[in-house]
Amino acid sequence: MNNNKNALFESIAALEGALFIDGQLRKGTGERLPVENPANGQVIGHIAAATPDEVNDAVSAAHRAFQTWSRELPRTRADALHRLGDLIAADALHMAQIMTLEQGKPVNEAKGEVLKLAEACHFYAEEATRIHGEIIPNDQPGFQSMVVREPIGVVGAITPWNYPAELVGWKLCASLASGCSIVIKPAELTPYTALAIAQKCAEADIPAGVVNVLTGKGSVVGQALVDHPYVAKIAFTGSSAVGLHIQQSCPQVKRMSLELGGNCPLVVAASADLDAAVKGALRRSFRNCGQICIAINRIYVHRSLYEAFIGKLGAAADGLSVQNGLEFPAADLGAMASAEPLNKTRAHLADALEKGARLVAGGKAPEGNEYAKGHFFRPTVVADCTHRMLVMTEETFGPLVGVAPFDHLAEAVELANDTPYGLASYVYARDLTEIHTLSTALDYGNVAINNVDAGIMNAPYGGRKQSGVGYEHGREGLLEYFHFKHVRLHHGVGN
Ligand code: TAP
Repeated sequence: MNNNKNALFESIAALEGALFIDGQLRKGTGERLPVENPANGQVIGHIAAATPDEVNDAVSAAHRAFQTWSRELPRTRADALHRLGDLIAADALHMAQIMTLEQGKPVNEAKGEVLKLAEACHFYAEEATRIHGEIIPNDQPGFQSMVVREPIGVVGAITPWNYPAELVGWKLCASLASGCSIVIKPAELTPYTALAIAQKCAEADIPAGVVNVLTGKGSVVGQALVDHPYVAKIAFTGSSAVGLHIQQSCPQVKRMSLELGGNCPLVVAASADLDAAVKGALRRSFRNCGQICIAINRIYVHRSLYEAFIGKLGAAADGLSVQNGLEFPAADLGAMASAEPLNKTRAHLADALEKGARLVAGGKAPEGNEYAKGHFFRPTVVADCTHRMLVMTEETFGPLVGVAPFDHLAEAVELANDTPYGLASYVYARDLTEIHTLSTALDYGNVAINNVDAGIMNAPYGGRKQSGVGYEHGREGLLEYFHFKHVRLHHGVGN
């Protein structure tokens, strides 16, 4: 581990104050901002806040690179993505440790995320060679209409801190596959994972300027990408508030995909397999400390199963380990990424208890000196919740879940849909009528039934209402990076 640790800190030191512009790491000239290890509060390094000139350099490099990258053969772009996927997979443990150091999730979980990014590279590599057009029938003889797909241009990607590899990677892979170039602004809390990915792009011989990474504050550097006239598309993942701000403040008409916040329900119907439902609820409420846009925030359980469900979920939550994710790679939960989601979790818990919720598990930070300086919290279950409580109506983004009973399926549907969000929802049921009723009535972009893994690489993943517009993953996600051009040809044959 010591050798590993030395290599880890050397990698972080090499990225001190770095920006990745036009194919190379360069020292930024702007203000230095500290990056902390959330497990112990230690400063692990600094990023450079990109200056307006540096933003312009990166966007101009991407604009130049687009002229050639967009004209490469799809096979050439596919090969580059395969090389990138192989390089990332080969270095997955080291990249995972970088992520854990800045984000807090246990190394094994971080490694799983890095390997999924490698898989995404290979998926998009294959898709790159399958971008077809269409021939549209005309109602006059002698004409033919072709719909061809052309890459949009420079993509500005703005990403959050909860999945520092995947949420950068989906945008990066779709850009590379389509022929777009990209300028990435990762979250201020997790810049090093994005810079490490950029280093892999250089190793994979992806041409200079096709991929660029700028660090700094979202409100300045992210906004500069939104404002820049050469940025043709904004691919944003983050909070609904910032997504709406981006949509409202953008000074030109440009394409946008906005993957935003959630407030995701689980319905446990009368016919559910109780143990499977408890297992699913445990995983999707507490993985990554609940800092997932598709985390289960609120659970509605048929009254016939209610007390049994609460008892089992509480016991299972009490059995989860919370530890420093670098020292204990196999821990169930690591540190939360910063004080902000931790404080919100505490506030939602206090609000629920004050309004009459019953504490079933957790409710506090783990005890011991090793936790004193980090952002740790025990997985927490509260029961007898109502929609007067924040835990049931706002995204907590922490290891807290609220549970409430219901008597009739229609009541569960009404409660589950009683939100301005529409990202993901979950169902446990065995009765076909219950399954069909719920999968049809739930007003969400994703409905997972008898499982809690809503996102797979080759199906569209996106929200509705205040959870966003546009899709990632799947064919639909890739098409977000293309213009459709209608070419109407008069060839005269058959006139
Ligand atoms: P935000 O605060 O919205 O930050 C997201 C990104 O936007 C960061 O890079 C941030 O930079 C940047 N940003 C902030 N203000 C900006 C501005 N005015 N213009 C341009 N960029 C700006 O979200 P977060 O707290 O990092 O992430 C948590 C949220 O993301 C949750 O609501 C979660 O549900 C959502 N999320 C959604 C999904 C999907 S797929 N729907 C997936 C993961 C997370 P700084 O870091 O420098 O502030």
